[in-house]
Amino acid sequence: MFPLSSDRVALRFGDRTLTHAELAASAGALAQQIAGLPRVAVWATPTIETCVAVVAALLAGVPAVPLNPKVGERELQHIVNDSAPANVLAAPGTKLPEGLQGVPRRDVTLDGGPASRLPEPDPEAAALIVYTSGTTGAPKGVVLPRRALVSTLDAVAEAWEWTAKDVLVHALPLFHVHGLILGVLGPLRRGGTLHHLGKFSTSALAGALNDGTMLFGVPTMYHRIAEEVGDDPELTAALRRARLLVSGSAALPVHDHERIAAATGQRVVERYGMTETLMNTSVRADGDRRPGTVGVPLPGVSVRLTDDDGAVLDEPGSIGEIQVRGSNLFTEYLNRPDATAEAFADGWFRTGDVGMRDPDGYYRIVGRKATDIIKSGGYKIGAGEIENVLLEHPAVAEVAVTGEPDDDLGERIVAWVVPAGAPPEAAELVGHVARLLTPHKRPRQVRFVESLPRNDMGKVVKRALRA
Ligand code: MCA
Ligand code: AMP
Repeated sequence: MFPLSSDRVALRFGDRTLTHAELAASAGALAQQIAGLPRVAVWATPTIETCVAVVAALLAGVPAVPLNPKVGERELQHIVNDSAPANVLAAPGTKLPEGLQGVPRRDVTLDGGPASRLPEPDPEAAALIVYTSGTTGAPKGVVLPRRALVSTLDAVAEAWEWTAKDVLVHALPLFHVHGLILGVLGPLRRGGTLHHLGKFSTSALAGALNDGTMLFGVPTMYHRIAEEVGDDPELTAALRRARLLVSGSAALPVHDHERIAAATGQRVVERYGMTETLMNTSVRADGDRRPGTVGVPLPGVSVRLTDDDGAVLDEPGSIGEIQVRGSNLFTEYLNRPDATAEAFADGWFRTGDVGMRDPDGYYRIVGRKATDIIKSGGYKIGAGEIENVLLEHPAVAEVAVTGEPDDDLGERIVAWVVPAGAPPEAAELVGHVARLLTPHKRPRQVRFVESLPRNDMGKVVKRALRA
């Protein structure tokens, strides 16, 4: 899957680095230890150890479940019960939460020697299981085969002219597709370099782009860049030098795209993906970098639009659900054959995104079928998940969660709460969600109301709340 032989730096996190050959040795030794296990979890802190752990699992052919190191109690319990990891791989000295006490821990060390190579697993074998939210219920484990990883990484490399010479810079979390598959496995597959910033800041970014050639980010990061770039000559010069700026995980506002272009001369390349499908479309490095569009289908990916009855829409300018097919797709939702079956129509994956195709084949994402999915800071969040945990709080009688437009986050999570008695402190409810689920699912605003608007069936009319 990876060349892993050169003395070029593969991974840089702060002042710690590993060459491809060193990574092969460290990950190879760990792979020998875990080979044969049914599944492992990886405590995915933004560190070199997380990368070593994931590469080791790939070398050993053991499916890996990356865990958000800020995951709350309830969410962790669900993931551990659902995925049943045999071990959790973590950086030495990292404190693991109580919810992982029943899972044997294995420290990830960097001191591997020459290790004999394990046989290459089947392309259809599960490589990673990444948890993602849906409209209702707890997050589902998306089983991603090796074939999908390889297919997506080679497709974007072709579209972005990505080579071993590139030094990718990013500050994305390492428990999702964007930061882990594109952002770590991408540079490794090319034989190039990842420079991870640990935590996003425009000043760290400006420094890293001294030798960095590519940047990956979510729109919130590009928004923060757009806010500062005009007043920061160092940031402007750094972005001007970069070969390619890529945005994904949510829609990049045209205003932010234009502000960055005006200050730096760089037009951000946008791509469209999903945990279940990896990358579907992208603006190509040599293509027209039209703001507000996500480009054309990547090699190996077929895209179609359908109406509400499932009829395929061929006319340019039609608007319909985006459905995709290709070697980039996941195999199934772990332990959820019902959800897997429901996600497909005649072999095409139903994304739930609503799109439009320009006459020249460029796609635009214009909306989403489900109102209960919120994209905040590039994270996908189900309103139902948050409502369920808020309802468990004794001070909450009724609740509805919505997403509202937010310049920085794209959408911000708002909780509309009918209190059971005297209204609690908003911070108490926010902390409750952060503790049980994860901090990025916390409401940014809590609005206390006397009642929720409901239709004749008793269902909350969320559109009326937004109005
Ligand atoms: C705040 N914090 C709290 C609480 N409030 N902790 C506990 N309890 C609370 N009540 C902490 C947070 O943990 C965090 O800690 C800090 O306060 C700030 O949190 P937050 O406000 O969430 O951070 P932010 O600064 O607003 O983050 C913006 C961000 C982030 C950096 C853009 O949203 C981000 O990294 N997004 C990336 C999402 C992503 O990768 N999505 C890819 C999935 P601390 O300071 O320690 O951090 S989509 C995908 O993969 C598909 C395939 C695709 O197309 O890409
Ligand atoms: P996730 O399940 O976290 O992988 O999020 C996938 C979703 O993110 C997609 O279904 C889209 O709704 C959204 N998304 C990803 N990239 C883009 C983009 N470039 N523009 C608009 N939405 C995007």
